[in-house]
Amino acid sequence: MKIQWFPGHMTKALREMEKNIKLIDLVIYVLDARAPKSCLNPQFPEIMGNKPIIYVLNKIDLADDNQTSLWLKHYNAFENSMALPLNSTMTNASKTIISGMEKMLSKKLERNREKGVTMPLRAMVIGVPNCGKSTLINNLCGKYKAITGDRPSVTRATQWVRIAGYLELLDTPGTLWPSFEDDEVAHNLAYINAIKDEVLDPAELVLDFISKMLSTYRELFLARYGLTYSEDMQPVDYLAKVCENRKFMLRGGELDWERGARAILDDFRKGRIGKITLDRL
Ligand SMILES: Nc1nc2c(ncn2[C@@H]2O[C@H](COP(=O)(O)OP(=O)(O)OP(=O)(O)O)[C@@H](O)[C@H]2O)c(=O)[nH]1
Ligand SMILES: [Mg+2]
Repeated sequence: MKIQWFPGHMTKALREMEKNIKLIDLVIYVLDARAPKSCLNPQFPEIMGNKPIIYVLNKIDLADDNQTSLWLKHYNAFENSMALPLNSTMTNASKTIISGMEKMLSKKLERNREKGVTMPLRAMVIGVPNCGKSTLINNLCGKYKAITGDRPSVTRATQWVRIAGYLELLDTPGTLWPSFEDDEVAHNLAYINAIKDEVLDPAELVLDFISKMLSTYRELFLARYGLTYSEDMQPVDYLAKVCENRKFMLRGGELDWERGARAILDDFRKGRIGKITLDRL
């Protein structure tokens, strides 16, 4: 299945980001901790230039803890940047982001203090759709200032949000890129709900997902659906079993493949299969 989704508002958002980059001191690059590599937008390096970056591995409550540690180490090794783990839905969780920003911009803060300047620190929050950018911003300011939602492309336009008097964050719409070179990246983005479901075929997508689970998180997958492993079974056979067990039938007794597929993808997205990381180090 060839996946593509690059609506016009994303092109507009990327232009807005380019326009605003000179106003900001730092980039907060939000990555879904379940797919810390697939979330990297190949267009961002050119836009960001050499601005300092905080890589936020968000949704750590849904990701494999061992993999999260490895990915943090990976991103912490990058120059002029730091990596932080986060669950943006936890009250006050993003205090760590504020201290991270202060650490990264300590020289500028000191210079400002010496000169008696009270310029706010400005950061731009970027990432793929649905990775938790607006939730992180709301968490930082302790108020619901940015609209959030459990689907991709909730934020449609850039918006400045002032935090704690001296911090200003620019919320940006989730952005993807015109075409995915690597099918695995496109699939991972689809699994984590960064691509809208309307452009996907869930029954086809889930077969690749099942195959991935059987090779990486087999026990968790089988346990969730009360299934046993067999060399002779193909992903479609596992999907059939899930449909049978849950009585997902169409009129006439045929299995409701699509309902089964949506149920499995939804289970993964909500963490019901377990703590899973799709991009593994
Ligand atoms: N489990 C979990 N869910 C989270 C976390 N952060 C955000 N979410 C959920 O993820 C969904 C998307 O959050 P948003 O903040 O709207 O994501 P966004 O990156 O702003 O999305 P767009 O504006 O569409 O690009 C919401 O349902 C949030 O509640 C997290 O750390 N853990
Ligand atoms: Mg948003």
